[in-house]
Amino acid sequence: MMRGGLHHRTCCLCEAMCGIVVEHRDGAVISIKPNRDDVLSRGHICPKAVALKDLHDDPDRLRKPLRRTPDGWEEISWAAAFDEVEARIGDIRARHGNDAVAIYAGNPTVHNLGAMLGVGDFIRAVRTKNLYSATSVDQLPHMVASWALFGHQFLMPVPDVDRTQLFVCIGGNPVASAGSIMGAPGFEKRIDALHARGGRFVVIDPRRTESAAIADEYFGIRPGTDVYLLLALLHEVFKRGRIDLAHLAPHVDGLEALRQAVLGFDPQELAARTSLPHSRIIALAHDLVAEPRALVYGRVGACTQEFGGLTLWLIYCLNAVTGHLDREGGMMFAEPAVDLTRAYGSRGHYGKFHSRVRKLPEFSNELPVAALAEEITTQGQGQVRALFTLAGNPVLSTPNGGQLDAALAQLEFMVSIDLYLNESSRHAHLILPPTSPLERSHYDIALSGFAVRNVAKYSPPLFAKPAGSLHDHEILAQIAQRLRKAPGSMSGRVSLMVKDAVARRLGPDGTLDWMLKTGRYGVPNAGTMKLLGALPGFGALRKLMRATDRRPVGLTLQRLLDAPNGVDLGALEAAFPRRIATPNRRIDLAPAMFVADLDRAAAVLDEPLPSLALIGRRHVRSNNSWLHNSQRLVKGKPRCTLMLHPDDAADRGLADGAIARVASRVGTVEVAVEITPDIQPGVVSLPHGWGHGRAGVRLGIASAHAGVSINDLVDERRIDALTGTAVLNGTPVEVVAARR
Ligand SMILES: Nc1nc2c(c(=O)[nH]1)N[C@H]1C(S)=C(S)[C@@H](COP(=O)(O)OP(=O)(O)OC[C@H]3O[C@@H](n4cnc5c(=O)[nH]c(N)nc54)[C@H](O)[C@@H]3O)O[C@H]1N2
Ligand SMILES: Nc1nc2c(c(=O)[nH]1)N[C@H]1C(S)=C(S)[C@@H](COP(=O)(O)OP(=O)(O)OC[C@H]3O[C@@H](n4cnc5c(=O)[nH]c(N)nc54)[C@H](O)[C@@H]3O)O[C@H]1N2
Ligand code: SF4
Ligand SMILES: [Mo]
Repeated sequence: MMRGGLHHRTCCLCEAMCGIVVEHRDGAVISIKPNRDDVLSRGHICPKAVALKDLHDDPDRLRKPLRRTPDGWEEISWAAAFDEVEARIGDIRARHGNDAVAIYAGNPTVHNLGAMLGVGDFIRAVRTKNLYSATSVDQLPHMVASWALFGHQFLMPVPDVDRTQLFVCIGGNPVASAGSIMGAPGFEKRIDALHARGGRFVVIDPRRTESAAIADEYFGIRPGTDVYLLLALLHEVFKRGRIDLAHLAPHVDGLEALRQAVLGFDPQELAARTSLPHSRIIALAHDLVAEPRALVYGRVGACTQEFGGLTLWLIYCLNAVTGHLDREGGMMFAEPAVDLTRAYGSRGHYGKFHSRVRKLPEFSNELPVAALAEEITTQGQGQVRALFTLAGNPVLSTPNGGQLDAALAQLEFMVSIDLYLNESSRHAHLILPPTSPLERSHYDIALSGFAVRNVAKYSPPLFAKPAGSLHDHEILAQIAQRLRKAPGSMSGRVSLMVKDAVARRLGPDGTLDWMLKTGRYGVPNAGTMKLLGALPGFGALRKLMRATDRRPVGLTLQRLLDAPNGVDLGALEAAFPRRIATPNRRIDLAPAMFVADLDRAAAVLDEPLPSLALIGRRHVRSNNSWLHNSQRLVKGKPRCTLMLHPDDAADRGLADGAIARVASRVGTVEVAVEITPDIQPGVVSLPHGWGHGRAGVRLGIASAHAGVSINDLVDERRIDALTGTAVLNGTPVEVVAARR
């Protein structure tokens, strides 16, 4: 007999981590509603939450491993699938070496407890230089800047939105995206509260976005020129000598080098490049200096540009020198219960090796995904011949998707660990589908580290795992076991066996429990764990238990199970110098790699600009490339339109709704025009994640609302040379009326 009831969990679709209440009966979801008592979201949800039901029920969602045959896809057993992975990868490695096998890990990996805990062993087992992920089309500049300044790639500051009086948002649209590297569900309500306490919200974006609509001031910047705006702001701060490093002062180096570098620029020239009046930039600099509780936040639009690395570095520096870094109401650091900046995650490293063809630098063992297609198609030693994708759809998500689409078709072998037969996985030889989010437990190991409040929330599975299905972590573990190198020594083999047995025994939940207990808010003494920590090979545990700033409040998995609304661990706290992770425990504001890169920005200051620049956008009813198979999310007015300014439309004789032909160096698409004064003249916008019209996908609803892919226009050669981040915005394009 099945039963029903109310199930509390955290939505895993984006970084906001909203609490939801799922009403269910007899194994079916009846409704999904906001949880008013959730410690973080306090009753906020967005329209995507109900898509968890659609995703769970979707007949197109794969339930069994699929194998491509000349006559189409056939369902096979897990055992047969893993045998084939072992044999085919083994053969390719024997002929071409380990680097012939690449990995691309997509965004939902980060929102998945099991995948987060299992992906490390999987990557180590594949042992390849060709490791790629969505990081290099996203937050890589944050990570490089955090690594260089604060000593850890995951020590990324978040806006203390609930206590600030001046919030400056550069290249982010949190009203649509719910915020990123800023877990702030109900962002609009938080801005209402900011307004109620007399504060101001400023948006800097080439499009007058949904966030700009609730802002007190809007700067319509020219795409890709934020580095010059930041230099101009810093110029004014330095020129007036208004430096305030607050409590960081004794721990900071490089201030003079930064000042010299900034003052070398001509502020008028900088302002002209951004298309913003110099007087407005000066006024903003003065506001930032005058307001004790202020912050400058930059996100995807600030990262995915030619000088994304410089832009993020200068954003951190601007916060630091105006006294807004690591201070209440400024940019602060979350201290989650499971802290990736302590014992688990590597600090990061840069440029230890380079990609084979274009010689792009690695960051923390990853290469820029803009290089993936050429690594597949360029012959020679080290050519990529096989690929694993994990929760990623690079054909729609990465630059020059058309080229990658063609490259994937050339692979000798491809495996997609994915829920769908979509634009990328249709090239796979095997698709291995994991369970649905409602069939597994959930805890945001990564994203809790970037929330605007310290909270811990655990969701048990709602539904039992169906017979014959596997979780992501089980799929990853199976592949890892079959591909890893057997240790040479007897003791190595024994310790691996023990490790496997422990991991199997604990599972993700047991591991989480252990991480919670040993973490900052865990159990006070953890005697057995201290004992364990003394053993060789348990260095991480030792490091954790040594941490002097633990505040044990008895946080365990059981404690979280007893708290379906989550546990509140308090507001953000000052973290420095305590958590500075650089080897010399100091913050260098002017690392050589960034200062040197300023020459690159200076060199193009007066180069001609494209007459039309293409940028992206997000919509609250869409999630990257993969929720378009939910009828209730795609219904209504088509959203994949080309936004264009009335002047640009008139110049081209384009009426609202007309079909335009958009061409870039790498491709052409035809798409309906949406004329709006909300976009700057000379700028056009297409959302990303569309383009479901490709042959061979199994996405009934999405295919009927196919749209076109912006990444068929985005140029893979345009990258931020410093960090390797793809330049997804500011693509030079031509737009004409389509001949029909
Ligand atoms: N032009 C342009 N391009 C962009 C962006 C942009 O702003 N403009 N944004 C970039 C950003 S920020 C990101 S993060 C990337 C995203 O890029 P990707 O991560 O490559 O793409 P997603 O659309 O998130 O695809 C997720 C895939 O994972 C599958 N999936 C979902 N949940 C699970 C799960 O639990 N397990 C498994 N195994 N699979 C699952 C889905 O079916 C889908 O195929 O796109 C980037 N691309
Ligand atoms: N509804 C919804 N929510 C999402 C997602 C989604 O696809 N849909 N994706 C999730 C993911 S993976 C991420 S990473 C986050 C991203 O979260 P956000 O960073 O908030 O993402 P966007 O809405 O793309 O905002 C980027 C903004 O940068 C602007 N921009 C473009 N070029 C430039 C430029 O050169 N300079 C400046 N100053 N601005 C520029 C764009 O117009 C856009 O408004 O959102 C997450 N949340
Ligand atoms: S904003 Fe929407 S998608 Fe994001 S966590 Fe909340 S309900 Fe889920
Ligand atoms: Mo992202």
